[in-house]
Formats: sequence, C-alpha cells, structure tokens
Amino acid sequence: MAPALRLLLAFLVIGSCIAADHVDIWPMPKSVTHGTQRLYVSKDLVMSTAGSMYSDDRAILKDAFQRTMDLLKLNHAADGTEPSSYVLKGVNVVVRSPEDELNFGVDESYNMSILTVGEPLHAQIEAQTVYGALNALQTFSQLCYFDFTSRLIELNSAPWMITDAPRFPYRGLLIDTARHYLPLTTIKGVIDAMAYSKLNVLHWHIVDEQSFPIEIPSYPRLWNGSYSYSERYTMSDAIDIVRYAEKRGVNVLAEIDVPGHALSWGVGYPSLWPSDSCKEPLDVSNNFTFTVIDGILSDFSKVFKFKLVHLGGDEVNTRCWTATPHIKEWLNDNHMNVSDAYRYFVLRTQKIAISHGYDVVNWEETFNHFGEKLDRKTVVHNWLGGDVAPKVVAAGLRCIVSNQDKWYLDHLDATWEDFYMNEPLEGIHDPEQQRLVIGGEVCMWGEQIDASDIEQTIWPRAAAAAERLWTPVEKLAEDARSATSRLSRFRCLLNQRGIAAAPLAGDGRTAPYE
Ligand code: CP6
Repeated sequence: MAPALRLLLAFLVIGSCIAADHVDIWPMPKSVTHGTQRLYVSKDLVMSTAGSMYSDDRAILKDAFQRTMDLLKLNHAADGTEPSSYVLKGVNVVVRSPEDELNFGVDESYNMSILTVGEPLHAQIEAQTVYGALNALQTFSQLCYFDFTSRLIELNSAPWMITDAPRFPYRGLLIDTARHYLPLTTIKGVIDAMAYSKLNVLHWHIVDEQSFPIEIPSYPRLWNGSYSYSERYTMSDAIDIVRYAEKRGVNVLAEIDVPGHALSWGVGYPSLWPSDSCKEPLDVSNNFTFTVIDGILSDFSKVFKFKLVHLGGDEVNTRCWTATPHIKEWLNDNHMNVSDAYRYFVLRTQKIAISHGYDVVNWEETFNHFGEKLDRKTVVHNWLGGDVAPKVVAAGLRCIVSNQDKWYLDHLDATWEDFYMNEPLEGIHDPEQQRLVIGGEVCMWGEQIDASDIEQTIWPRAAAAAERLWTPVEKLAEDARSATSRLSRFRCLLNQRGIAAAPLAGDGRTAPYE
C-alpha cells in the first residue's frame, strides 16, 4: 500500500478512538493518539535504519536497541506461541542528522507511529538526531508488557501516533560524591533511571569540603583529600561515566564548588587554605589558588565535553579571609572588602572556565551579590527559597530552577506531588524571558544518603519533576493526584528494571501492573 494511503487509513482508525486518558507513558508525550488493537511483539523483533542519514559508527543506536530488547525480555520468558497476525516484526529508525555530538540544546524530539496495517508490521521512529531516537525507544519500551494469558510480549491500543519533544532543554539531577562516595555502578544506575524518565543532565557535584574523590592529573595530590584509597575516581572512571551517560543521551555537568566548599583541596596542597587553623574559603590572595583551578578545568575540559561547567559560589563565609593576617593585608593593599574579594574570586574563576571553552553555571548567591558583573554567558542556578528566577531572566541571564523547598530530594518530607507541582516559569510571563529558563534540576545532596539508599530517595520523586520538565504545561495533570496511576506504573517499571524506587506514599498499590 502506498505510504500516503496507509497514513490516511491510520488517521481514520485513530480518529474514532482517541483515549489519551489511558495512555500509560511517563513522562507524558507532547501529543499521543491511539486505537484499540492488540499487537504481539515478535521475540525476534529487528531494528532497521532504512532512510537514515546516520551511520551509527559509535553504535549508540545499535546498543540502545539491544538494551530495549533486554528490557522487554527482562521479567518473564515469552514462551507463548506467536500468532499469525498482528505481530510487530520490527522497529525502523530514521535519523535525519549524521551528527551525534551530545550537548546542550541538541534536538531530542521524535515521532513514532505503530500502525495496524502494512506488512511487516513495524514501529516507525523518525528523529532529527540519534538522541531523539533514544527517547522514542524509551517510550516504545513503556508501551510493551508481558501478558500472562498469551505468555507473549504485547503492545495494546494500536495504532499509535506519537509526536514528542521536551518542554525544557535542561532536565537535571544532582548527585553529591563528596559527602558520601558513590560507586560507579551506583552512578550508572542513576543514569539508567534518568534515561527511563527522560532527564538529560547529570549534575555531578564531585568534590566539596568533606572529600576530594577525583584524580586531577595536573595536581596529583588533590585526591589526597579523598576518604580512602578505594573511595576515588580515576580519570578513566570519569571518562567511563561520561561515555556511559552519553550513550543514553545524558550530559554530565561537572562541578567544583569554589571558593566556599573546597576545604578538602588543602589536604594535598595546604597553601590553598588561608591557614592551618582556618581552612575555607580558598585563599583568595594566593595566585596558586587560581593556577590550581586552571589545572582542574584544563583536565576537566578533556573529559567533560558538556558546554556547561558548574563553579559553585554558594555559602561563602569570608571570616577566615579577615581572620588571616596575610589575606587581610592583601585585601587592604588591593582596597577590597570581603564582598569585593568574593566577587573577584568568582569572576576570575569564570574567566578561567571560559578560556577552556565552557559556559559557567553559578549558584544564585553570585547573582544576588553582583549579578550585573557576571559574565553574560552565566547560567544562574537557583536553590534558595525566594523568587530569584524572574529577576535573573529579567536581567537577561539564563536560569536553572532548583528551589530547595520544592526540588531538594534530601528534604524527605517533600512528596512526589510537591515535586510534580513545582512550576519553573512561575512569575515569568514574557515569552523571551521564559526562554531564558533553560530548565530545572532536582538535587540529591549526599550528607544523609549513600549507595545503600540513594535509589529509593531519588525515585520516584525525581520522575515527578521529570514530567514537569518534559511535558507541555497544558498536557500536565492539573492536580498531581490524577497522575498517580501513571506514575505508580512507571515506578513499578523502575523496580522491574532493577531500580529500587520507593512506593508512592498512599497509592494503596491499587494498580495490578505486572
Ligand atoms: N552543599 C553545597 C550543600 C548545599 C549547598 N551547597 C545545601 C544547602 C542547603 C540545603 C541543601 C543543600 N549541602 N555545596 C547549597 C547549594 Cl537545605
């Protein structure tokens, strides 16, 4: 049958039975229509790439397809007898762009149609980039389930026509490997679940005052500040994490939080401390401080290819600067007070990061103290409870929203409903200014959690935020309650896939998902 005729037929079928309220996809796509036909997914489902401009030299698509197949077969042996009709035999993926550099703003959109006519039956995925195709495969994996009557993998409610694209280009999750070390397998598990929920930035808060777990070749004594020999990341480990994330469409935003959260740096290089009795913030008066930062960012730039790097800048208590004679003298000589010195530190560090090709993210205190002086490339990262985002975008800078009372995962009393209802554009009405909110991020600070309980602390609440950041605002559930059964099912999928996501409090475990 001619493709145009097939499409027309599909629309006629779909038009009569739109039932979007039964769509069990998380996060909800931009546009979905479906019918009522049950399909059987062939055990030998094959992927083809007819019509693609993309060569997949790095096997990003091939590996993603294999992972999808593994997920479909994860829970039960599909030992039923395949019927002779309505069998889905393949997935054809058309990727239009030959480029596959993952970075900020990459096209993540896709279209997917699964028709009930044509031979062989197949899912047709079309995307500008391979990363859009990965998103389509995630959606596809959520449409498939094991049926205990037929003992086959099935796909209900075909035909499906899905058009999807993210609302925000930055959909982040922070992990903190300084307060508690997280093994590589734990980090990879977080990345897996991020991909399932279409989050696309792993904000790696690598070092802080308590420990410096990462190898920095330019300054090999920095990781003397790690908790122990085994609680360290080599540069190869970092490369491994970045590559693992990239294969799943997840960017890695590396952070060094200076000058206020950097005490551990001085274990290997004590001259970075103001003095042996007063150890943070980093010594602003010492050129060596900035030489070390330059070395770190130079090493980072070889590994962390994301356009953005996070330079912290929060919670700077300058008492040690005035309490230390040589710094006090330097301040006087340079006619600076401590707030001048804080500004000087942040701006000088920004220049270093920019010289290595980065755009800078800084925590919001930098904006609150000297927003007009920040480099115009700065992305301001909200975390305090106030309403800084409208001020940041009114000043023409970009913003990431993470307000601590709504999107901090370490606040255990914040519910998934609270996470779901946090609206990043609240108080921002001008479309130009809205575009400067590049997205949001949920934060899993590490003081109270480690590898033993990080998964159930993050999930499913981070997934609730993921839908807020992905789905067009007019398609979001108006009250979180009406998203309960869908999120409950997604949480169940996470468990099936080996992620220890916690139950939704009060959901009664009513939905009988297999
Ligand atoms: N560590 C660093 C932290 C926090 C911040 N920066 C933090 C502050 C308050 C709360 C949670 C986390 N633990 N480096 C602030 C961005 Cl409630």
